[in-house]
Amino acid sequence: TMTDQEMIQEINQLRREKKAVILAHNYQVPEIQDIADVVGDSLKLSQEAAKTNADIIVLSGVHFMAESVKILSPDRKVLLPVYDAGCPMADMIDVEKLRKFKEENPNVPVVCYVNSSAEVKAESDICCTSSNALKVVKSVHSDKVLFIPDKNLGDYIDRQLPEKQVISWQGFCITHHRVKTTEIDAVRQQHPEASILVHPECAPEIVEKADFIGSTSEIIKYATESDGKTFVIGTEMGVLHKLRKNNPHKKFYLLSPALVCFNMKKTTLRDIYLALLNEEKEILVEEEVRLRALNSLKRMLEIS
Ligand code: CIZ
Ligand code: SF4
Repeated sequence: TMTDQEMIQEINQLRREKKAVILAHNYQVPEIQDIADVVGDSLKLSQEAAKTNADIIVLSGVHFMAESVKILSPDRKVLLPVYDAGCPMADMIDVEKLRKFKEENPNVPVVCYVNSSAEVKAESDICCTSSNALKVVKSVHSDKVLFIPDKNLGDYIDRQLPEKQVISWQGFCITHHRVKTTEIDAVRQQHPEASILVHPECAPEIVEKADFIGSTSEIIKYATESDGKTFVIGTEMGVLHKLRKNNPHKKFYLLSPALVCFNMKKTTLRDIYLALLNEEKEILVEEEVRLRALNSLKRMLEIS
């Protein structure tokens, strides 16, 4: 068996030989973030995917992210080191149910959170991430929009944009949805000096008690630029790595011990090594679906 250090050496060698890049999501384990070429949120990872000239892209994250990469970079070999790393929220909508809604509401544009399958993106008018959701919904020329699949993010945008009626699909993130109001109340008492930074995938009663609401990259930016010294982080624990690395003199607490996404934690250095070595766990998207999904992603990238 190989040590982590040996594995990292092998990965580096394979990456050079095969002209590969490793894109890792902010929720990946620290040792993967440390070796990745790019660590970021879905928006940043898709922007990188759209412009890379690598032959192989290893996406360390969950299934929909690798699909987005393939949609944007069809000529690259896209590998997802662990095939069954999925997003339960993305699975809370399927294309049949979406088609039915569209038939019944032909004049309501569909804004699709990137946490969704290629097929669902293909049926949508425009995609968004948590970093640009507000901007994207604002840009849609309609008073009424359907927001899929996250009800917490959809309802949050609805509250921010009184001029629009945002109808939310009833999906949710099983990780962020676990945070309880008793936890945010307790942390306020324990760390009254701290700023509480929360992801909009959390339930509304959590979001309303937070000091700042944003995507992972917005939370990292806010805490890094702030004069404050203590922060409570209300998103998946993976972001603590970058926060602590960038801000060694600041203190970070996790809002709830439940903020661990089991799917984001499935990928190990070994999985990345094996995927690169064998060029396996390739993600493919049917061309007809890809082209329609690409339109939705391109519209998003144009306004980001
Ligand atoms: O958009 C993303 O990457 C996700 C899943 C979370 C976030 O806020 O960055
Ligand atoms: Fe899906 Fe939530 Fe995990 Fe993100 S944190 S991949 S939304 S289950």
